[in-house]
Amino acid sequence: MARSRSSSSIRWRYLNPAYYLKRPKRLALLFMAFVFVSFFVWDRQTLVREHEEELSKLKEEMERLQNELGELTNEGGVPVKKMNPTTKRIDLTKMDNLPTDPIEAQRREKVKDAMVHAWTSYEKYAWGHDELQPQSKNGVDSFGGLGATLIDSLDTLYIMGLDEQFQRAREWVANSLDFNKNYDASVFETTIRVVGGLISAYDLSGDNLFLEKAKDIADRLLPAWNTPSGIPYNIINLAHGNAHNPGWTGGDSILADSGTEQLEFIALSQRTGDLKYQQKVENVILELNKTFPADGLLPIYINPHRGTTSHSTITFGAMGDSFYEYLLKVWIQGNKTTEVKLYREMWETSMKGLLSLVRRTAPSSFTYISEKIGNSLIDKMDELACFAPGMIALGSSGYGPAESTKFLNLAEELAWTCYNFYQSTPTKLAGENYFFHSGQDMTVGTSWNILRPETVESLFYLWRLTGNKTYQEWGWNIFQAFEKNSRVEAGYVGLKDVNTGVKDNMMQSFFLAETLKYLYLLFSPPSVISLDEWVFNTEAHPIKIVSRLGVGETSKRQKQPTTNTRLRARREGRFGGT
Ligand code: DMJ
Repeated sequence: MARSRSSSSIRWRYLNPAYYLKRPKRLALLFMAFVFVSFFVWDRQTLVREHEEELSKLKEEMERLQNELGELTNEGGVPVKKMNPTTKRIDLTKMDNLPTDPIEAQRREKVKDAMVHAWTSYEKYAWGHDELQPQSKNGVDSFGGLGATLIDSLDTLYIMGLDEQFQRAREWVANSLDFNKNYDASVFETTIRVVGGLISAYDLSGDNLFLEKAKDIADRLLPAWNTPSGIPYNIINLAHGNAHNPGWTGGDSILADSGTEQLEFIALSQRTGDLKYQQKVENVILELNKTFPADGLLPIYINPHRGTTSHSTITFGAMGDSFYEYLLKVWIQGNKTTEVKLYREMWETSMKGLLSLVRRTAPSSFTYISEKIGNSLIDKMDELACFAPGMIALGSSGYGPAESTKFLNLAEELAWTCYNFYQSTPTKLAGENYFFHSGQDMTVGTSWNILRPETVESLFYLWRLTGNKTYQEWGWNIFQAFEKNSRVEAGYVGLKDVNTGVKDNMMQSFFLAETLKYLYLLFSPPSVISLDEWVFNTEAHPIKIVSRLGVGETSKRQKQPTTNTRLRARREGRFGGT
C-alpha cells in the first residue's frame, strides 16, 4: 500500500506548479510544447476552414454554370431564366433560437404532438394510401392511390422538424410513388395536393426528386387544357390522358377547379425553365378576362368550348372560392410587378363584387358573405368561404391607406363570424355551412365537420398581419375542440354532426397539410415561412417567391410587347390563343 501511495504521489507531482518553479528548464520545455501544440491545432483549423470556403465557392460556381447551361439548352433555344430556388435546404431550426412567448411555444408543441399522432397513425395503418380511416384502421385511395396524405404532409413534417418521418416519406416518394395509374383523377385535387405538395417539399429541402415527380404528374395533367377555349376539363385519366368533365355539371367545367392551378404550374415553369405549364394556366385567366363582369363575380360553371360562364351560383364557398384566392396569390407570386398586374386588377374587381354580397345578421350584426343566383342574394355562407378573411387581409396592403383599412376591418369582422361558426355549436366545431335568418343570427345547415382548415387559415393571416394575439386565442380554442372531439386512438376523424359529436371515419389529408400547419404557424415566430418570401397554395403548401419567368404581357391593357418579345411570343405560341 505504502509503495503504491508513493508512486502515485510521484505521478501527481507533475501537476503541481511548485515542481516547475523549482526546475526552470522543464518549465521552458513545457511552455514550448504548449506553443507548438496550439500552433498545430490553429493551423489545422485554418486549413479546414479555408478548404470549406473553397468548396462552397466551387459549389456556387458549379450551380451558376449549370443554370447557364440550362438557359442555353432550353427548348427552342429560348433564353429562359431558370430559377434555382433552394441551392441549400431551408433551415427552419433557427426557429429554436428566436425569442418566443412560452405559452406560444407550449401550444406549438401541442400542435406538433397532434401532427405526430396523425402521422404515426397514417404510417401504421394506411402507409402509401391516399387517406386513413381511423375507426376501421385502414387506408383508402380516394385520389387514385397517389399517397395523397403522405405528399400533403411532406412540408408540414419538414416545417415541424420531424426529420425522420420526412425521410421515410421521401423514400416512399423515391421508390413507390407511381403516377401511371388508369384512374380518372381530379385535375384540381391532384394539382393542389400532389403538384403543390411536391413543389413545396422541393423548395424546402432542395431535393431534386420532388421536382422530377412534380413534373411527371403535371405532364400527365396537361392534356386537360387542350379544349377549344383553353378552360380545362376537370377530370383526366392519368395513364391515358383522356379528359372530360363530370356528368353532374352538364358538361361544364367548374370555376374553382379551372382557376386553381396557376400558382403550381407557374412555379413549375420557374423551376424547370419550361414555359408550357405557365402558358396553359395563364391562358385560362386571359380567356376569363375577355368576358369578366364589372363586379368580378363569376358563376361556378364555365363552358369549356365557348369559354363563357353558364347560369349558376356565385359564391366564395364551394366551387368558386380558390379562383379568387389565386388571382391575388399569383400577383404576390409574381412579385407584384406589371407583368402580373392583370391578376391584381381582376382580384380588386372581384373584391368590389364581394362587397356587394356582404350582409349583417340580426340581432348580433355578424358580417357574412352571401351567395347569389341571377339577381337574388341567398343568405348562406359555407365554412369554405372562411378563407376569405385571410385573403382579404393579405390583399389589403396593396390598396391605398383608406381602402386598406376598410378591407382589413372587413376581414376582421368576417373572421369573427367564422370563429362563431365554431363557438355556436355544442362541440365548438363548425358545421359545413350556415344560414342567416333575421332575428336568429346564424343556424347551421349541413352539420358535419370534416376537419377543414379555412377558419384557422384566416386566423393565421390575421395574426401575422395585425399582430393581434386574440387570433391566437381563437385558434387555440378551435385546436382544443379538435382534440376533444376528433382525436381517436388511430388519428383524427371528422364529425357527422357538430351538434351531437357523432364521429365519422375519415382523416382528410388536408388536416395534416393545412389545419395542423396553420395552427403550428399561428404559434411560431412570423419569420418561419415569412409571408414576404413564401406564398401558400390553396392546400397550404408554401411556394417560394422567386423572379418570374419572362413570359411577357398577360394583358392587352399593358404596354405593347417589344419586337423581341413579340417574336419570342410567336415562337412560344403566345398571344395567338391555344
Ligand atoms: C382543401 O383541399 C383546399 O383548401 C381547397 O381549396 C378547399 N377545400 C379543402 C379544405 O377544406
